[in-house]
Amino acid sequence: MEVDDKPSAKGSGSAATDKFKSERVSADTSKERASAVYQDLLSAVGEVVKKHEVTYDEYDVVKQWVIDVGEGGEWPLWLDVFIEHYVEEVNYNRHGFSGTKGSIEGPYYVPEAPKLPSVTKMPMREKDLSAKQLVFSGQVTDLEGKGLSGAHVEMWSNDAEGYYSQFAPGIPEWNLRGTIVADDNGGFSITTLLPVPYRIPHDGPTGAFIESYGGHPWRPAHLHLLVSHPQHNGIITQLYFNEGEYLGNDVASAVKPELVLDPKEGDDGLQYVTYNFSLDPKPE
Ligand code: MBD
Ligand code: FE
Repeated sequence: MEVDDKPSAKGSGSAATDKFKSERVSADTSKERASAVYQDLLSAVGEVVKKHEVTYDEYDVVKQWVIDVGEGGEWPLWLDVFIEHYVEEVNYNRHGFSGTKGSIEGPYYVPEAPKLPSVTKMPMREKDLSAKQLVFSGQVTDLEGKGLSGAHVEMWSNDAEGYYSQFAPGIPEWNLRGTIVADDNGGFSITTLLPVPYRIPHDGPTGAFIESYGGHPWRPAHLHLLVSHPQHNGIITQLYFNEGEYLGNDVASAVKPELVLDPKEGDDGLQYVTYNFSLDPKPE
């Protein structure tokens, strides 16, 4: 039996399944809608099979791979990497929305991270400080630029080794996770690690999938954010970094040009950047 005491890419893939299963999900989809979606889905797959004249060997390889993804607990990982960006595209920044753009949530969000004050340092370990530090400041506003008092900025990010707390063993529960409560003017200043490019768990069936077409498992360096305020439309988004690699070929297709930061080094050697979030009013 595999002993899960060390962080591993495979372990952090399947940990996302355990987390997901602990949440109850449902949708109020009618039979008519389900029928329409399934028919289109199956005929799209059918068209691909016919267009490429998929062989029985290939069909069986796919069948085995689907079994492997399930057994490896990697469906949340695979779906969030390859499909979520389409769902995000049709569901957020709806027509007429003009606030900060959203991006995919990915498999590693955990709700109810401990609250932190508006000027704060993310929980981190001594060893995390092998990475550069980033002072990320800004304001949460409405569309007119009025600060939103007490807005929440939930932030989660991977450590320098590429692991997210709660999805790999041996990391303090809330490491690099927190709910920053903005000040009366919506302001915040968060000291955290400057993220580095991140390789999604690639030693399991998701990695095999990527290898089969000669792809790469990298995402550009990113911060995950959920920005919310009771009277406004909350957003799930990510921020990226100008200098970094993989901005143009994110395995998860989740980069938007509006979400790329350009931090500058201060005299103290820390990186500094400002970014303001603007929230649309709640949709009708
Ligand atoms: C991640 O950290 C991530 O952001 C996504 C989208 C998929 C896998 C791991
Ligand atoms: Fe991520």
